[in-house]
Amino acid sequence: MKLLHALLLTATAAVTTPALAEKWDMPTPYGDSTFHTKNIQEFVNDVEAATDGELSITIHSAASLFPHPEIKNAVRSRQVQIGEFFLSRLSNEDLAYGIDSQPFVATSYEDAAKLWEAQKPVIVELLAEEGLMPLFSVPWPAQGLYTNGEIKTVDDLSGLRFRAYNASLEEFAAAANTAPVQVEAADIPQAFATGQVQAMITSPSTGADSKAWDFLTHYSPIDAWLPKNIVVVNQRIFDKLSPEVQSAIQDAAAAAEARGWEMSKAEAAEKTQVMADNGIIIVPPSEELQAGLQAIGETMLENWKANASDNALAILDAFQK
Ligand code: PCA
Repeated sequence: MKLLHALLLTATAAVTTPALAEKWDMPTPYGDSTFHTKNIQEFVNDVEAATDGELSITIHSAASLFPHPEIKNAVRSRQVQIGEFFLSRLSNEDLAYGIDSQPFVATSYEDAAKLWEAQKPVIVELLAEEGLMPLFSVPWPAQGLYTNGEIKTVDDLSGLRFRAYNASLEEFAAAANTAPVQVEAADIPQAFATGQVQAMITSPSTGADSKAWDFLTHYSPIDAWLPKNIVVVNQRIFDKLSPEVQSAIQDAAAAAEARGWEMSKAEAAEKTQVMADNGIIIVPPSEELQAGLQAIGETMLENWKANASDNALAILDAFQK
């Protein structure tokens, strides 16, 4: 009798209670005003709408849940289900991750798309070995040079404390005789205010988001590289979802990748204008400066090739074909 009662209760519960809603946490190192964060917010909205709230995702921006270097492992160890980080930060694991941050290899959106096409299968495989599945990847606008005063040659940079965000930018900064200092995007204003750094290479997006005009005077669009962010999900967690929820995520991810690339393209001009409007002097690089920076890039690429895995080298070959 008791058993029947229990069974009946269970049956009723199954009919009347909707499937238990899944709640995910999604850390990102970047702040709310960053276009990447706006893009992932739309991705989250799309997932929630398509699954009727069966899956909801809370974004934790500006490294509020995990510091940047820990986000990948947090997804891997299932402390969170999904997360975003800067792809080339993983280049210490395999140089294949860092090819998009090699100076002057891919300097336009067209090249960046071609490079991603070659890089993606390798990245998918490398991340799969760690139980991670990439959902989408979006480039930042081309990286430019921010300084106090005009820089006419590489020598003019000599001795500056230079903000860096990954190993290859550190290498680049050191090759230009500057002193690299690792600073997260969210900490840029404070690092300049306290004199920890004096110059940087980043996108117009991050320049405008961090109000570069408060601490710098000049911006040179050297179009050095277009590094990418990537959003990854824990494969085991993903595999446990219903096919419907899985495809809702995949569809929203495909849309986010397409939308993100378009947002990035629009940002480049818009945010350069924002900087100009706020008093930053926009100077095209002199031929001498550009040639000097490109020479550093060439040496770096030789180093990269000498240390790269076969998989990483195959990306470069496919791209340069
Ligand atoms: N902004 C991020 C990464 C590249 C970019 O444009 C940063 O400066 O940290």
